[in-house]
Amino acid sequence: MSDIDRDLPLLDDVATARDAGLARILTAASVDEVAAIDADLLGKKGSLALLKTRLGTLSTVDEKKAAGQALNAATQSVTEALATRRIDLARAERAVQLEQERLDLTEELTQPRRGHSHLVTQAWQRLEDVFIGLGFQVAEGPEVETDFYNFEALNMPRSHPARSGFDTLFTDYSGPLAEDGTVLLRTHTSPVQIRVMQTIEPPIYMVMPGRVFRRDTPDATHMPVFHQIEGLVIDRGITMAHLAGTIDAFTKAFFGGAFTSRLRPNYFPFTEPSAEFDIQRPDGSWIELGGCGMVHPNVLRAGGLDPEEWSGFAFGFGIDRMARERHGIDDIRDMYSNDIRFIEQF
Ligand code: FA5
Repeated sequence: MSDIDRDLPLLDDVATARDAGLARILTAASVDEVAAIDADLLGKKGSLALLKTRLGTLSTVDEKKAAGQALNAATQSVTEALATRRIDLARAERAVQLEQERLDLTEELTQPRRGHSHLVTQAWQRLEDVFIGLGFQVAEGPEVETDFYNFEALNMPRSHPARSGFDTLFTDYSGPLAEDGTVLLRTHTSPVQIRVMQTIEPPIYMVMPGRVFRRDTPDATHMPVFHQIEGLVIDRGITMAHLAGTIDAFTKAFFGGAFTSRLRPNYFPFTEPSAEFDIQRPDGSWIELGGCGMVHPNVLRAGGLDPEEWSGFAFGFGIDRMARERHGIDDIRDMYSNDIRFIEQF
């Protein structure tokens, strides 16, 4: 340190201003505070600028030079300290912001919420499994049908009173493929019986699940859109005993050994004799699941088969009712309400 350095009060003031400034910079808590210190030290009316105005009061060139160098050095160290602190604080502030805005995706990754098939789809698939286990094959037919397949070929010619039992939804199709007013949404899966007979040589052991449509008002046991599974067996020497045995084997396989089945005389135009198929719950109560019977000779003929050579049985069950029964659901409409809290239980 030279004599000038020692004797010049301005040099002390520069050192004091610099050290005070550096101390403030080091403890600055935010980028905004750094900006305020920057203005206090280096701004036009900042402490270093004020010290610079005192250079003119010094008497010798050497003094001015020494004080000027000291001011430049102080300005430089303060500027560097401000820049370093600004970067450090900005980095810290960004880290806090990132932490606050972080999305925790690990919860979803470690415990994914898995959906499952709808109750009716589950029942449909189980039904297929059970019947495949009993030696059946699976076929499907169109949902939009003609009057011929839905009614006529099933021994229900026009004006047959049984047609009114199916509240049918007709399409307004008009074109070359079918007569006007004869294209409809199938009211049952029985038309697939005819399509199968027309395409497959007997022996036939087939189930035909699918969606069907009726102008039914929704209530606890009815929907306007629902599902059936049709069964058709055509072979030589098939009797009602085969039908009853198949239905009972199916009942136990699908519902469990505690359930039994019964056939109750009924009427369907496409089977003769015909029966209603009921199952008995373990508590003794009965529920109707579908219709069945021996395939009517007129239906065999419509399917292109000779009734003298072939005989068979058919059945049609409501899949929605079976799903409802298996899960003890009171109201069939609950299965279609799309209330996830309800659906999730099964
Ligand atoms: C028929 O549809 C006949 N095709 C069944 C058949 C096939 C008989 C082969 C003989 C031989 P039915 O209209 O009874 O029959 O309906 C059969 C089953 O479908 C009913 O027992 C019921 O389980 C179910 N079902 C009928 N209507 C509805 C509805 N609106 N909502 C839900 N399920 C229904």
